Amino acid sequence: LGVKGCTLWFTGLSASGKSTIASALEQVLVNEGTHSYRLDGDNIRFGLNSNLGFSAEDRAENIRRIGEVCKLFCDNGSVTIASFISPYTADRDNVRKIHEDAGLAFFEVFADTPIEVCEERDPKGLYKKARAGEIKGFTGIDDPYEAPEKAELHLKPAEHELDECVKQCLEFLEAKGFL
Ligand code: GGZ
Repeated sequence: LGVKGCTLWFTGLSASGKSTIASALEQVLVNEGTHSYRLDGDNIRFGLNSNLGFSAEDRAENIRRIGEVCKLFCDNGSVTIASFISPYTADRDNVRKIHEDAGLAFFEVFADTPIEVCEERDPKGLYKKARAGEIKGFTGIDDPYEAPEKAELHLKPAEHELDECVKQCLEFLEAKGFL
């Protein structure tokens, strides 16, 4: 059992596959007896951050709070997996700094799926609504997504099977000494 924690921070567009990969990864880790905890929109935006929306300010505060929570899980020895769009480089860098200042490992994982593919998938019909103007400020449509330039791990979920993406994460964690 690993003693050190770290944070794997997934960033990518809505429907990029980041949460699917994060979830499958968490399952493998837990099955192998590795302490792991996953944070995503479903357990954060309805609870801790239920008072936040999608303005740039609210997204920054969303990411800041999540970053602080990741730090705590990390500090307690978990391989902590966060899966949020986190569209702004400055917000992601802020989370990186929160970890580095605490001497904790932070790794950015870019779920790099072309927007055309995300929009074609559109599992919740949100892109369609954004195109119709029913949702304003939707990431990738009328709100920015700043792609990471220094992600430690660059995944291409549209080109690789889920298992392959999970394997890349596992190999990365192993290489870094966290498994
Ligand atoms: C982007 C939005 C928006 C807007 C609602 N822009 O595919 P989903 O539904 O399940 O994932 C998206 C989720 C994004 O929340 P995050 O906390 O990850 O965002 S951020 O990191 O930017 O703070 C989407 C849904 O919320 N959603 N409105 N305007 N995604």
